[in-house]
Parts: sequence; C-alpha cells; structure tokens
Amino acid sequence: MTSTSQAWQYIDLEEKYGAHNYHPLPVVLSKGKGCYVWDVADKKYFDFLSAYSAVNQGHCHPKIVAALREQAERLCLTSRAFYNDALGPYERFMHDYFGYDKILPMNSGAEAVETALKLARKWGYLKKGIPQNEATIVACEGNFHGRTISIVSLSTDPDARADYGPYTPGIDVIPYNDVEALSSIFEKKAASIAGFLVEPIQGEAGVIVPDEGYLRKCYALCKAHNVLFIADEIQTGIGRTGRMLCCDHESVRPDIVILGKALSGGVLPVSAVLADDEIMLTIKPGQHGSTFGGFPLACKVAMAALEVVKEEKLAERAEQLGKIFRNEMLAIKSPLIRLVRGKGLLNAIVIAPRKGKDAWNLCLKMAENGLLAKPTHGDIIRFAPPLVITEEELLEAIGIIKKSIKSLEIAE
Ligand code: IF1
Repeated sequence: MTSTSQAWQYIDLEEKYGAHNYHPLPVVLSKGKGCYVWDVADKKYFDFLSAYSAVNQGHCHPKIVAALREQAERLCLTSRAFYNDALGPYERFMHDYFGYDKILPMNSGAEAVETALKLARKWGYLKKGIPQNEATIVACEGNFHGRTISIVSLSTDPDARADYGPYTPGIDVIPYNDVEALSSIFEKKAASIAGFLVEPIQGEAGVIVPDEGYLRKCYALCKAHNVLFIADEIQTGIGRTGRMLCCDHESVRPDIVILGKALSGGVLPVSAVLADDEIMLTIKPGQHGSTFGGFPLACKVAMAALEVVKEEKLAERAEQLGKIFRNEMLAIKSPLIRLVRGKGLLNAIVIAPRKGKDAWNLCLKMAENGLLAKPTHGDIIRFAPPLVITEEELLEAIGIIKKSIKSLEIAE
C-alpha cells in the first residue's frame, strides 16, 4: 500500500525517537469516530482491531467523552491519601454492575493482573494456610497477561519472555484447554496452589476458544481443591464475546475477575480487580496501591463506558453480529483461509501456509481497501471491530475483507 509523504514523516519520527518495541502497519491515524478511524491524509478505515478490544464502545463515544470533559474540569487526581467524591459512587456502581463485594481499582491491565496475583498469594497465606513463600500460581501455555517481569514469568512466548530473567518463582504452566492437566497438577500439589489464572479465550495466542465446558470444569476443580479461579477478562470482558463477561457463557462466577481495556471505552487506562470480601480484605492499608488507581477522572469515565455497554446492548450486538461475521467468513471458501474461529466479535482467521507473509500482505491489502486489522503469530488475523458497528457496516467491511482475499489469491 502507499502511504503519503506526510504519513512517512510521522513514521520516521517514531523510528528515530521512539523505542523499537512495535512493528505497526504503515498507517498514521489522526481521528476516530464509532467504528471508523481516519489517517493523516483523511482516508477512512473500518477499525477491526479496536485498540486490542479497548474501544468496544467505539472511538470517542460522545457520552464517555462528555464524562471525561466534565470531570476533567472539576477534579482529575487526588491520590488515595484522601477520599474523593467519585471513587465511592464508582465502587458501588461496580458492585451493582458485576455483583462482587469489592473492587480494587488500578490503571493498566498488567497492573490489575499483578494485583490479582498478589491477592491470590495473600489469600493463600492468610486464608488457605499455605506455608510462607510456598504459594504457587497455575497459568496456561500460550497465555498473554501483560508485560511486567512477574507476568512474563508466566509466559511461554519467547518474544515476550526472552532475556528478561531471572523470572519470578512460584509459577506452574499447564496446557490450555486441558482439564486433565489442571486436575493432575492439583492432585500433585493443590495444597500449595493459591490460584489458577486463565483467559476465557486466549487473545494473543490467536483467539483460541476452549472447548465448551472447559471453564466450568476448571472452576469445579478449583472449588474441589480450594484454589482461586482467576479470570483475565481484560480482552474478553465488557461485551466483546457476546456476554458481559466471557465466563458468563458457561455461568462461571470467577473468584477474581480482572478487567481493563474497554472498562474505559479506550479513553483512559482504567483497570480493576473484582472479588468478594473473603479475598479482597486480605489486603490491608499500605499493602498495595497506585498513585492513579481509582482517580476521579477514571471513575467517571468507567461508569459512562459501562452505561453505554448496557444502554446500547453491546453484548447482545456482539453475539448477533459475531454469528453473521463467522458465517460470512466461512462462506468465502478461499484456499487462503484455513480456519475461522471466535465468539461474539472476537474472531480470527488462520491463513493457510503458503509463502510466508500472506497474513501481513492481506492486512496491507485490507488497509489499502479501507479496513485495519493486525496479524499475530505470522498466520493469524484478529477481527475485533467496535461493538457499535451496525449490521450494514459489518457487511460492508466483510465485502472489503472478501475483495482483499480475492485480490491476493490472484496475486498468487
Ligand atoms: C501489547 C496482544 C491483545 C491482554 C490480556 C492483560 C493484558 C492484555 C488478556 C495487559 C493486553 C495487549 C497489550 C498489547 C497487545 C495486546 C494484545 F496482542 F498482545 F495479545 F490485546 F491481543 N490480559 N493485551 O490481552 O493489559 O497492560 O496492556 O493494559 O502489550 O503489546 P495492558
């Protein structure tokens, strides 16, 4: 695809002055509204990444932006050294919305995952009676939970992990979507296991949807062995998969829920950990915190963002439009498409192995045709539009995907 010289100026600046920890598509965005973004030359695109599912409510949602503006002019940040008049109402709102006794507010997803791991360890020592320094966490192969040292210690992805050692101890990794593996590690050492951390669908791994019943069976095993079931719903939560939480598909109520991304509609980094008193109250004053966590601006933005999800029935839309999307993808019958999978509007296609860079080239071609998506692991393309997309817009976007695939077939 061709980017304008203006676009290249911005790309060059990032190349010259920014760390080289990303490899973006050569598109320079400048504006967003709903399911669309525009580049610096004013070319319009469907956004089928949604900032990795942070923009479920659509770009610059007027209600969320209004909440941001209003609060920004009143009070942005107090720290937790004092009370403020936004946090308490937000905490009660979260209790009513998700049905957990308590929330611990943080900012990034990784911080919330760290918080959940700390909570699990505290609970392990104070409630379960695990001997000091022996608590372990079980995670799954192919996981993605963020970028901190402890979280990459859980990772099995060489890119995420390599050369960041020494790693945090007290971690066991088992295969994903394997109930037997969880059962067998519990049989061996459940007495020292504090928590089982799991993505209800593995996002970064390429939208890996586990078998029906997996989460329910894992939850039952956790209960049987007094281990906390910790769901990382940072990417799968807030309506993305067709339910408010992905665990709702199996009627599983995790002991700890981790939220981020779309909790703010992509307006600010806002994350949260939800749990009941027995777990949450093991952390006492001074034992955990954050300068920004629960700041008034975030509280108001998150409440507006969650109201939008209900008012606009975004989970229901994701459920319904996701079915259309997968059916249309399956109907393409291209030799380029090996697999279509997903739930709600968190979907992926796996590109058939041919000569290597097909997924990247298809993303370039789609960008040229007006749709943005990003390849992962070389051969997988994730499709996750804002949930505010209409059926008509979705069909138009599917047309672009089809057209791009066809032109790549011909290029072969
Ligand atoms: C990057 C992927 C998505 C997450 C889950 C925690 C976090 C994430 C399930 C951490 C973050 C991101 C971060 C971004 C790329 C990205 C991603 F490609 F790596 F897998 F979304 F699909 N748990 N996911 O997906 O949240 O600290 O970033 O707020 O790190 O490059 P964060």
